[in-house]
Amino acid sequence: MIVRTTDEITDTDRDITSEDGNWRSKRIVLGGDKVGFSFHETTIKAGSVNIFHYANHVEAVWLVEGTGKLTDLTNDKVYDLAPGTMYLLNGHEKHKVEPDTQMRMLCVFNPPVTGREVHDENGVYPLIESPA
Ligand code: 9YT
Repeated sequence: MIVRTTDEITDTDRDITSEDGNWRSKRIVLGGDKVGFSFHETTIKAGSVNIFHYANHVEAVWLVEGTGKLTDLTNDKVYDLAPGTMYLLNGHEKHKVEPDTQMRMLCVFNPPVTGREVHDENGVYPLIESPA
C-alpha cells in the first residue's frame, strides 16, 4: 500500500507548473508506482486559455472547484464546467479549457504519465515508458 499527502508532493519534482504559469499539477500517482494509471491534482488560473491534446493518453478529469468552459476542438462543441462535472477524453480529442474562476481538477491518465513529460508545441505529451 502507498499512502501520500499533498504536503509530501508540494514543491517536489512531482509538483509541476506549466511554462506559461497557467496551470500547476501535483502528480499524486505516477508511472513509477506501477499501477497502470497516473493521478494528478491540477489547478488552472482564472481567465487563462489552455489548449491540451493528449494524443498518446486517455484522460478523465473530475472538476471539484471552479467554473468555466470546455471546448472540443474536433467539433467546436462547448460544455459548461462546474464542480461535479467530469469529462473523459476517450477519443484523444484536442480541447480548450477556459476557467472563469480558478479550477481544481482531479485527473487520471492511462497509460500513466511518468512525471518527465512536458507539452510539445501542440500541447501533446510524448509517450514515455517508465524504466522496468
Ligand atoms: C486539465 C488537464 O488536462 N490536466 C492534466 C494534467 C496536467 N496537465 C498534468 O499533470 O500535466
